[in-house]
Amino acid sequence: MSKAYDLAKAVYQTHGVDTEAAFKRLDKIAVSLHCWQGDDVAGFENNISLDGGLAVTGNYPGRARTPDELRADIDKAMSLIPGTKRLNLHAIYAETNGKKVGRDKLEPKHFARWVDWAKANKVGLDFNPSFFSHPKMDNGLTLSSSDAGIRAFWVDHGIACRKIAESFGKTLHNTCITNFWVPDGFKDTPFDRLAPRKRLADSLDKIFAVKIDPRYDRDAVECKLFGIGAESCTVGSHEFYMGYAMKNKLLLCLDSGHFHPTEVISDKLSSTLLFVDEVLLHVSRGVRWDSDHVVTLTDELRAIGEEVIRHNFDKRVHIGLDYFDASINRIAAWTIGARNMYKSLLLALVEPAKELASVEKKGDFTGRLALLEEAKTLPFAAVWDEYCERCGVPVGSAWLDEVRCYEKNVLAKRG
Ligand code: RNT
Ligand code: ZN
Repeated sequence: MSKAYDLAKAVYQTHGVDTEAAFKRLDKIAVSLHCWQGDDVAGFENNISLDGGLAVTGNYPGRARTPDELRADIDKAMSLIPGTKRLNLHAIYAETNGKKVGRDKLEPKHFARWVDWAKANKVGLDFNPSFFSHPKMDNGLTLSSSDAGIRAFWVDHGIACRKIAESFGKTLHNTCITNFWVPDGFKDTPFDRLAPRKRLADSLDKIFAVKIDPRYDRDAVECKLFGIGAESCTVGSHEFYMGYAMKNKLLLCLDSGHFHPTEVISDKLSSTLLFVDEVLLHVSRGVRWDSDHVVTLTDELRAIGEEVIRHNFDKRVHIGLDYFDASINRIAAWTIGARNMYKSLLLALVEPAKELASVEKKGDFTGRLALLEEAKTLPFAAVWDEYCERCGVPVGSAWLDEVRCYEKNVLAKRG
């Protein structure tokens, strides 16, 4: 295997590409693994079914039902994924010792076991308030509801979550990125689109008025085009959050499944990052009306990696994954998507960048097209395998044997 790598390394060298430097740079880019792939976005409140325009389909056996099962599954997935990893939690994953704690009353102590896990695994934590699957959803509305009491409850939830996130960052010496996704929207055409948007902005203003140390937590806002059952209008649309993030110096979260079917987020990085300091990515794969299929190595995923790497956005773009599939082994779903994310970054890191920049500068677009196409068949597989090997994770499809073994020994026994 290392012979294959040595040959590949030499080929890349002839194009001015240093594969060793690529590995070093990749080691410094973290990908945040979303905890919610392991239990179909259920969380541990044990109450009502998923809503907010989200839908998880499939009933593959082995869903994690408890925090310990979920952590065990995350450990397994992380052992199969190379590179630096973070873990992304949602407020519904609080551990309250069987006590009912309102989401507006959540505290850092309800995440103590997650923090212990993060410490033990040397992994940073990211966070999300959960504005869904809750009796206080008012006809699909939370922060934009016309009921002041409902809005106040969700404002308090948002503030509580920012304080929890701050405690993560402080304890772990690792800045937490907190993402605000608010599903509020309408199944059918509203007469007044302005009033709910004003209320959403006002609620968010109240949440972000609370001072949180940016060394420990920074906040992002995530737009969406539509959700299941909220097809006609989403209050937090792209323009809404683009404006809100710019005005309030927040991170803009771009989810690859949240735009029109032919619209891509890769093209948005070079423009939005001229006007916002940082972007959070929710890397997902939209398929028709679903925004959350397992991430595969598509042209768009490659383009996302290229935009981050070509423009040195390593520190300004935070990469998170966001998809959920309950029709296949959930640990495989995590692993496939996450490995693909790192593959796209490594592919971008070994692009013949100097050659490409030079032909483009000369206006040689024939050469640019030719080189871009030739680059696609450079011996990348050997470089990827070498990276996995050095990270101590399975090479090639060997990870699948481990998933099958875990399925037999652990998941199948969950009944
Ligand atoms: C929903 C958004 C949101 C959620 C997670 C669970 O469409 O993408 O980010 O998927 O927060
Ligand atoms: Zn998302």
